Amino acid sequence: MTFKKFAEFLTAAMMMVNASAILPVSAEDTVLHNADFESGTDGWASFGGTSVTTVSSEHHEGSSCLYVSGRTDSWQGASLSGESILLAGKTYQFNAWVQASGADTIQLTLKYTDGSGNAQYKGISSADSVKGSWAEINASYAIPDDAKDILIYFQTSSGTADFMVDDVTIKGEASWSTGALDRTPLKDVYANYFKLGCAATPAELNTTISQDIVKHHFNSLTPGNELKPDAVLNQAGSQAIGDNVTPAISLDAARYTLKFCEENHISVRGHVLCWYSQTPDWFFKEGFKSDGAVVSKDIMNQRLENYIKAVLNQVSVEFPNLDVYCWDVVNECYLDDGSLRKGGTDPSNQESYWTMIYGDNSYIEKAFTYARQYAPEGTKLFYNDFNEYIPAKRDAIYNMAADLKAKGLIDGIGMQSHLDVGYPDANLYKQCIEKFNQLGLEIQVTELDITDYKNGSDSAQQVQAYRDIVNTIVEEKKNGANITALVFWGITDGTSWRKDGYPLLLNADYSTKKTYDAVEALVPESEWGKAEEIQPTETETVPETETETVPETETESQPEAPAGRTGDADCNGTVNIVDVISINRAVLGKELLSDQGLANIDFNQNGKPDSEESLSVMKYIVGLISADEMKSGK
Ligand code: 9MR
Repeated sequence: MTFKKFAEFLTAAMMMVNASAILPVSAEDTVLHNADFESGTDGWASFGGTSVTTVSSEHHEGSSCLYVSGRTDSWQGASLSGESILLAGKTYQFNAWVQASGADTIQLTLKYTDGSGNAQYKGISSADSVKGSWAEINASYAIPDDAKDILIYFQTSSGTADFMVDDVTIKGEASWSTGALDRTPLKDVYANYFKLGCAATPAELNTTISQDIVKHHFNSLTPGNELKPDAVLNQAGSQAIGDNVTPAISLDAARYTLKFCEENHISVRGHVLCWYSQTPDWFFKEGFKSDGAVVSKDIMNQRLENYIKAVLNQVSVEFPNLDVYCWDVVNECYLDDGSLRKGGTDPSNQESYWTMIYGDNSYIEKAFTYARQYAPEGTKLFYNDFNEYIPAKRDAIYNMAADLKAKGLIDGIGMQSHLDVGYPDANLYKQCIEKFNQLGLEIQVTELDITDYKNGSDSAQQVQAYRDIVNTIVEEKKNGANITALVFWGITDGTSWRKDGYPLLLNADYSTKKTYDAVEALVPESEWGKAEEIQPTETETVPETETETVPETETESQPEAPAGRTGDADCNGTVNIVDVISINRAVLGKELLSDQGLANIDFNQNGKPDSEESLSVMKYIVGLISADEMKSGK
């Protein structure tokens, strides 16, 4: 659809607002989604290329809200996937608070694909808002019977100015089953074997049922995309630092998931520091510019070190009580024939900038060296890959890992295990575990899913494949293989990246599948145990240089911002990229810092925020300067 057509249709959609089905929802309705934006974007994401972040300079309840900026058209905004929340033919109650940065009408819109395959856009409700006061959106709305691929998003009716959203709730009849919560936690079933985990994106974690399921069943969680370089790297910030070797980073995308894990004592698999994929091109280019020339090996090496240092440091500083028990330091370097991934500039064509710049696989050792240097003591460092049961690939990984092991740089190998009922058989899989086990390294199954594209969900073949593969893992553990985690890649078939092959243990409505029963039954009840509760990590895991900047008041029990913390423009108790954004916006007159926020960053004491101050904070965040140097305005 062209922009013009889109605009025309939107005008029509706006006219339908409030005229739509206003059906009551019952008093027993469940809160299906609740976003207060206190620790991240709560599953809300960019719609149409906007920037979607949280700020604490404004808020409805609590101390922060969602901030939508970078809009060039009124339809652009912030969206939430309706997957597992909104069902065709059901009525829901939507409630939210919105604020324009000037005066505008802010609308909540429903997007879906209809029975004929056409995209449809309907206004759910809207509110007129002016800067400085919050307006409420409150409406019942019936999702059309033929709707698929449902999404909701906030937009404005006309302008392109920034706007804010806070305290969104969606209530309605729960479309999900809670049966999985009545089962013995899988982490207890496997307590005597290894950690049990899943991967989850914020969009998968944003329903109350998925959070309950993760808390109940799993003691390991892998952020599905949010710790990958493309989610962590910040191009404008990297350019602003200006030394060509220090990338700016931010945990904005990961904050929601990491906070959830910290609060619920769920250990985290960090995924991933160095990868050919999901890493922006500009990270490999001069000046961090998209059109720059590809940098030399020497420059790339410095960037790799600074990146790994900054990410590990920032996670420790922002989440002092989070147990990041391991990291996938490097991911997917080898091809099925055992050769190194080819060098080149097109990741979509399986090419790697890393191989191209280094000319060989030496970047792997570099990445592990830096990870060992900067990771808190005890963090396990993993090499992670897929198709490792293919003998040539397996042996290449074995040889590379043996070399790293001899140098004391690696702790484990991650077998992703994206399998299909047709391949591989359990015996091939077993041979791989046994080969890797000869290295004396930990082994983790990091991304298990088993598709059946032919026979569908819960086919006899799929149940048998789960039984065979997980039984192999259990038996190998019993035989002495040091397998320390079994992680599924996703929570339900409905949100899996391979949903067409129904590859997991839970159906889209969260009910348990026969594959679940099979995995549970592999451990006799007499062997079930109680998964260990994670104890909060000691603050000594925070690197020494940072301890002065992380006052004790930052522990879970006292989340209030310590007044007067250097660099903390938004006074939320942490110093991160959001503070830099706040300062930059304040410099442009787009945001007003509180008196305390200004005092925290007004290093030259001229009573106003300056871009030099924003740069100092950025340099501090990435570890280029100390807190004292930031204070003195370096
Ligand atoms: O699950 C991830 C999916 O949402 C992304 O679109 C995809 C893009 O590469 O990455 C998926 O995760 C991958 C993981 O990081 C590494 N192993 C393969 C996973 C599935 O593609």
